[in-house]
Amino acid sequence: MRALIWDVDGTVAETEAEGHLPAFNEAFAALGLPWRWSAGHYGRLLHVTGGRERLLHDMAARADAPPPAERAALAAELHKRKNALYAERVARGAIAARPGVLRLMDECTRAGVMLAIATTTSANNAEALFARLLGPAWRGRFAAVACGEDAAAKKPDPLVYRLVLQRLDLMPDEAFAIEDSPVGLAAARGAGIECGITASVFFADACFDGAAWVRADLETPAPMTLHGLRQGGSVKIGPSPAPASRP
Ligand code: XBP
Ligand code: MG
Repeated sequence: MRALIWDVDGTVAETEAEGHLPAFNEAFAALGLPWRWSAGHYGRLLHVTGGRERLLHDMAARADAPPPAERAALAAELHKRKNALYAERVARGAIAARPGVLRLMDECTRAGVMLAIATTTSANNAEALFARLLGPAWRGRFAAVACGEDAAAKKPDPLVYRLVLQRLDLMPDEAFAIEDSPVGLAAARGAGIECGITASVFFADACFDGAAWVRADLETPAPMTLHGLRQGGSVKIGPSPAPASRP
């Protein structure tokens, strides 16, 4: 294995629950809108990747949304405001890395395994988060970084993963991905990359068929090592498979 490719939102940190969702609600308030997204509603909206796309999807189902011709401008304004609020939150240390993430990144660096990022979040959001978690020179730790602006189609489309492979000059079987959501898993698998799952809070009960392994996080039940990535080294969560029937 030559590279470990990280998803960002939900995988590196619980950014959806602790960052994007409250920032969306603060942006609604800042623009004088009565809309507030509950955690349950947001969990359902997460199948739409990309903040602007998510806003437009939500507006399409709202009786109090502006006329269709005005929605793109409103979504752009809200998204800009949300990302600024998100960056402020991150900068004041409100969002920590998930267990084991920084440890496994360090292990990769020591072992000469390249690190990469494949995310649908905006580049500014990735900048804010990694500058806080890894320091201002964070970009030098990663051999390739692809964000929402880099791929014409967002996850579950595999484009962002294909782009990262291209930038790393690797074949799919030379890389391994870590994701937290079914759409992320579909994107990695669509690019032919093996993928392990550390389910984030919104996807604790989701179906992750096709994943190399599924676990609560990189430290539970035991630290996930570089060697363990391809061995499974994990305990499956979610419904257990039905026992094989005997004739
Ligand atoms: C998760 C997403 C993102 C974030 C917000 O992507 O769907 O859209 O919700 O990002 P990933 P923006 O897990 O692949 O990082 O608001 O900047 O679009
Ligand atoms: Mg994610």
